[in-house]
Amino acid sequence: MPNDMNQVAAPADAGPLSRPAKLRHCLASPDLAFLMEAHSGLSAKIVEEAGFQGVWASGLSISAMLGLRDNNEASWTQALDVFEFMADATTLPILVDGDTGYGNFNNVRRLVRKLGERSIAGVCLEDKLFPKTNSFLGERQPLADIAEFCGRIRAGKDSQTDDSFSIVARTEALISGHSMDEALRRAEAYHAAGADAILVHSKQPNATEITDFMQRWDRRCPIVIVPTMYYATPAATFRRAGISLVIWANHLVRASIAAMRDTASHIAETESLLEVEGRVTSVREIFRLTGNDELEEATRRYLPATRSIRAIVLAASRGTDLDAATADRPKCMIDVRGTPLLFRLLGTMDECGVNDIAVVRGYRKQAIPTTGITVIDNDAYADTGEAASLACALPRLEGETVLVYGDVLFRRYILDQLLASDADITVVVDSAHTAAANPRDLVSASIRNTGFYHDDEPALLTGIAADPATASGQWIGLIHLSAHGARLVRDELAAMGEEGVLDNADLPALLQRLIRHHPVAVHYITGHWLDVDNTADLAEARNFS
Ligand code: SPV
Ligand code: MG
Repeated sequence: MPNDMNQVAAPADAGPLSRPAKLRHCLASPDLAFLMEAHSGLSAKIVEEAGFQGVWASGLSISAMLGLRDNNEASWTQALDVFEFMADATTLPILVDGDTGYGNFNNVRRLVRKLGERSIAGVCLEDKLFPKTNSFLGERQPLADIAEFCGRIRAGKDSQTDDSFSIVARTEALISGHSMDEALRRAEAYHAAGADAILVHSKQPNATEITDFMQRWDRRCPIVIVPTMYYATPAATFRRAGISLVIWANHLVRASIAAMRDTASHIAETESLLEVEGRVTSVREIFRLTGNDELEEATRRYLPATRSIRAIVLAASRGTDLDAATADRPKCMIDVRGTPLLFRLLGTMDECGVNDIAVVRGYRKQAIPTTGITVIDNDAYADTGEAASLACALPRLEGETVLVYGDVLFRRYILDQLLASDADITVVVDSAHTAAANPRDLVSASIRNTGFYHDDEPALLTGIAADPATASGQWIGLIHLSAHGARLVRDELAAMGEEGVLDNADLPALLQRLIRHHPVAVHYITGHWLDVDNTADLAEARNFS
């Protein structure tokens, strides 16, 4: 009879072993190895961190974890999904409890192929009939015919795609009340059929059956045991007997049941988390176990850096034509159908990802709430203009920035499109607003809005329209600055300050200065926005949803 025990040794210099090779090494090495039960990705990971050589994917534990009996109530593909989660969560070799193989030789063939595809290192097949019953239930469970079971083993061996994949044949002869001779006869037949190891199962409270078997087996091939019932036997006994592999078969699922029950009843009784908090694993530890660090690292590697866009909202002035509505508040806080103008503007910006917002306040500044925004005060608002208000926000004028008047409303797509601009300075111009518009904001551009200007060279701001009849449109009070554009504006504001022209300048005056040295892109729109300068505008705003 062959003595396979000495035939497989781990190659000392062959680099990292595959998982099937690692399991095969556990079986074949003269050292006693241990597999620990797991029933989920998480428990498999815990087995790995505890230092075990491999994982036992227990049928009993996986069924129990699914709330099912160990009677093949879960389909084999449902079990396969769990094996896959386990294989993904650990690098350890996994020996799958394949029960009876879920049917005959044909089912075993497909099972073994699918296990191989999921990086499973081996499967244990027991010589019973489908659907199986757990070994510790009842007495004298019927065994499979030896020849038929040998066919299952051969079919499995012929189907493995990795040479090192192991088939462990498990005999239930002793548990089912058969003689030692029968157990040996079966073990011998299964070994001859190609099994890489034999699992001899016993439900005796001591290991006598196992040690007797070992004496008579005489190391003809690796022997695996499951000492659930003879749990008091020291490992030294197994070593002396020449056992290859011990499976601790169900102790993680049993430990978790005890811990879950204790925690649940404690919380139910005390109606509080106070006492359990220090006793249960921290949420942080769950993040560690499931590898959140790796995800953060991958996020940095694969996702573009999060874009951070600031906004400065100019809302210091009272406005001129809205006396009654602005008696106790600045224009931006005028209520439009239950929501102040400013809040609507902030909402639109937030939807577009612009949420680091500073509002420059002046007139009736206390009416502007400070939650969720940064407020900057221009206390000289009565004697200064918009450029001076913007200069108050100079420290915030850093990086990509949106500049906007506090009394402007626009549809979200306008800001979305503006944020896509790659120019350093881009102004939004409504080409449909010329005659009726506030002449102060009428502008000229290098190209009129043809509707096809995307195909043309970009439109550039050429100036504030001297003659409304030739204006290209109305600037709507919205500017986008790249980080470089923000620097250009800062420099221009500084120059205006030095020249003593800052205090009285408005933003069109600032733009007029900027275009002397830098291109300012025009993003054309037609409608879908409004500003509130007078009561007619206010009425329109109340219809702007
Ligand atoms: C299992 O863990 O599902 C086993 C071992 O098959 S035993 O429950 O002892 O049969
Ligand atoms: Mg089982």
